[in-house]
Amino acid sequence: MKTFAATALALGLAAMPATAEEVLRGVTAFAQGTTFSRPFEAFVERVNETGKGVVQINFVGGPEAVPPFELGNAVSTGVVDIANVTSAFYPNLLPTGDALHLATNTVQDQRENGCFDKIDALHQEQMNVKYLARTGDHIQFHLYTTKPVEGLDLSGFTIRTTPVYRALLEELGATPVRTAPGEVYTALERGAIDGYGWPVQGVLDLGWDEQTKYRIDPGFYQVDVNFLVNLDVWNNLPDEAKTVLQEAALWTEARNADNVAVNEEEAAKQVEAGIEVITFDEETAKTYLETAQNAGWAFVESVDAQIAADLKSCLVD
Ligand code: 173
Repeated sequence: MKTFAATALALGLAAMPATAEEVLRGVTAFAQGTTFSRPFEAFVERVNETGKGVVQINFVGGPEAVPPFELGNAVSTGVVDIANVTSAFYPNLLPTGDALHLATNTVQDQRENGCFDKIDALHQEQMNVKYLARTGDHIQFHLYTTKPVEGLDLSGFTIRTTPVYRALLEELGATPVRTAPGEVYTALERGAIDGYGWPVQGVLDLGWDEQTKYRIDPGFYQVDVNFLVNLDVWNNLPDEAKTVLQEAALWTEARNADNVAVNEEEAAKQVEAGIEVITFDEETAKTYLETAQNAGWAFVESVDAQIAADLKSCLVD
């Protein structure tokens, strides 16, 4: 007996925790190190600090590991355990997900008023994932072009899109083409597109400023980039591991407030890089924003009127 104990100690077995450490494979839909990947990378670091011996995330990589429009499927089926991805990249799995970027309040408000739980339930029921966190609050989207724009007419413009901008672009008469972020530079360079939709942050990350002449102001909607955990994996995690992940999620969401200052810095960098700002006059801007908001909600309503009404009541102030 004594000998066994001594041997076990020598092998380090006595120091082994009662339950094994959980290791989750994490993938981001945005290139590693870029604007919309960084909050997830910071979250991974945080979990790997606070979750020692309990839960760790093995950061596998970005679009080179899983194509961005496939990442929803990958986390839904468990090929990936935890994903950093916007709802605009998984419309096939959650068609009402477009409502998320129509929010005018913050994720903190949504946790408070029960909206977060509703959005979590939709993710669980329709795509087999736990909705863990939302980043991107306070960041708006813009249209960027290579040609001057006059008023609310984009007929003759081919514009790179995701589901975020599609409804608005159709109202403006543009021809939308869905393009992954990693292909936008080449599409611009070749003249295959006359512009693109993208948030105010991140335009310089992949060098798009070199191929961009104009940003249209004002911005519209609000970015949602979400952390999703495969639901079977989530349900099998020990409570202690869930707590580590949930605390790190709240820590991440608290940092969303930094975006207000970063937006200004990014807008200034765009101007320095030679991007001219086209600012619609007050009346045109009002119509533009109303068109964006109405077209966005009309689409979600066309998918499911009840879910649309339910989400609108807790996402819009
Ligand atoms: O334009 C996009 O690819 C898109 O929809 C998006 C959404 C959130 C953050 C960044 C981009």
